[in-house]
Amino acid sequence: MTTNTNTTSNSQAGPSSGSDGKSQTTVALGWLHTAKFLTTAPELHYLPPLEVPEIAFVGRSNAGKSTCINTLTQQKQLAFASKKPGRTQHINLFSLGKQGVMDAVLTDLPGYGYAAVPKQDKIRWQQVMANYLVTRRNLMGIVLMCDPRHGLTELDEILLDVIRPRVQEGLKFLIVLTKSDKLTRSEATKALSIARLQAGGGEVMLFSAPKRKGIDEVAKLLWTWAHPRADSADPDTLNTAQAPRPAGP
Ligand SMILES: Nc1nc2c(ncn2[C@@H]2O[C@H](COP(=O)(O)OP(=O)(O)OP(=O)(O)O)[C@@H](O)[C@H]2O)c(=O)[nH]1
Ligand SMILES: [Mg+2]
Repeated sequence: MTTNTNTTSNSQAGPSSGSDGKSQTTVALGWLHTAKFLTTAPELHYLPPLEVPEIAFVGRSNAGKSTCINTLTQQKQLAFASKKPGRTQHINLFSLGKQGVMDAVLTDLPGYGYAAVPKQDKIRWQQVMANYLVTRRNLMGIVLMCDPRHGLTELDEILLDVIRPRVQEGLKFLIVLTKSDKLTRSEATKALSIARLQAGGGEVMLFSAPKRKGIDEVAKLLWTWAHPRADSADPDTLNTAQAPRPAGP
């Protein structure tokens, strides 16, 4: 991706490392743990309009999107993960927020590029996804999951082209290199450098669900995305600081 994204740093340590880093990790993980299934839809127009920030997980089939959502939310079966590619077939929304007050939404999208899917279904899904990424009004961040053993593929590049105008307008963007447990240390370092070049200065993080790598960093970044004004606020007051606005028409 050649676009200069609006993310602030390439650091694996994330935006809130330092003396208060631990407590911010705890806040971010506690917030993610509140995740609850909200709704599922085969197409964009079945999704409820929402006013709270929405963060979508996108990427090739089998990249590890659903597993990443389960790992971040510390819930085993919130999103449906499977060895068999193509298991996520709907747009699935999960609400986040303490004391039952929704303040953000995570979206698990079906993956693309699964060879066994009939061509017509592939085209239909690409349209649904492009439509979602371009027109979902409250979408404020995209996490592109990429298996570093395959790198960013042609379909990932097409997706980057689709979202580029929105990234230029302020949409947050993170590339997560999944399954880093499958790489040696030097392979991981190389994959990170290559992806950072492709991200055009955007944020890239290594992640592994079984090794629990990158969880704190990704959690803190997503929390910061969803609470831009509350980053330095007292975590105990966040619910009042971030009270959700009513859903629009
Ligand atoms: N080794 C390893 N395996 C992983 C990791 N994350 C996911 N997997 C495995 O990869 C497979 C696919 O994971 P999913 O989370 O279902 O992938 P997905 O991107 O949601 O796939 P679709 O729903 O088909 O788009 C499963 O067998 C997971 O256990 C990881 O960090 N390391
Ligand atoms: Mg999935």
